Amino acid sequence: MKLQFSNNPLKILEAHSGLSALLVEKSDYDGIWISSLTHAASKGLPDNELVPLKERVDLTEEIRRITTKPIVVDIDTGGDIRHLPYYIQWFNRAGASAVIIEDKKYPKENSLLENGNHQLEDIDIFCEKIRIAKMASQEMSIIARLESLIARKSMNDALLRANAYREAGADAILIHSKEEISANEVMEFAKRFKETPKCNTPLVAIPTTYELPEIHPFSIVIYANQLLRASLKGMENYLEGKAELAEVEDIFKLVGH
Ligand code: SPV
Ligand code: MG
Repeated sequence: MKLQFSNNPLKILEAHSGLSALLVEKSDYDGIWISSLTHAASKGLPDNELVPLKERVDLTEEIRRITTKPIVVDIDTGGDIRHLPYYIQWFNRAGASAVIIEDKKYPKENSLLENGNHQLEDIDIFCEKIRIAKMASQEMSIIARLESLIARKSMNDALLRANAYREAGADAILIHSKEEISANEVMEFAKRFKETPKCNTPLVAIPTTYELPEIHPFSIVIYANQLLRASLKGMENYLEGKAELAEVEDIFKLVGH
């Protein structure tokens, strides 16, 4: 099931387990984000492609079993280009609606890490990844994720890459930014990208460090880590003796006892 882009932005919330996905399924959110950060963190591991992508295929299957909503999967850099067609087919069969591939060099580090290694992939190599992914996907959308602003490159670098990825066949472009509070960077990018002649490629945003204005040009907005952060806080509060616990009955009701 491909993603349907419209003028009404899709709001997608992170889930990192069947249980958290059940909560998103029952909510007003339009779909589920399978995040590399929260997938790795839920295993107690860093977000640097240490967790094999095959385990994300398994998580996608686990989540697809309990939701009919669109699932958008973070597949990091996509790994070795020779393995990419296999992974794309496996994510497709596991029930993903879209995968997002980022234009950093393998192994990437989390984009929000201030001193992380954010080396960008060569444009031609990344375009080849997009073409390979497009050829291998039957029903899924392939979304290209731009890390120029994360790597502190210029807006022109971001626009150059966005247009190359669009021409290589990307179904949408995710412009990532970790600007604090204001959405100026992504709003300026969107305005300039939309001015490209004959360009109607949808845009995606991940407003973790900034807030989007009520009216914005993004077709998908991803809330990338909120359920894991909420559960971490809940667990810490329990250990400090100040948690409000769900009843065991609540678990039974949720998982269908
Ligand atoms: C994720 O949720 O894993 C992402 C978004 O890739 S970020 O953590 O902002 O890099
Ligand atoms: Mg990620």
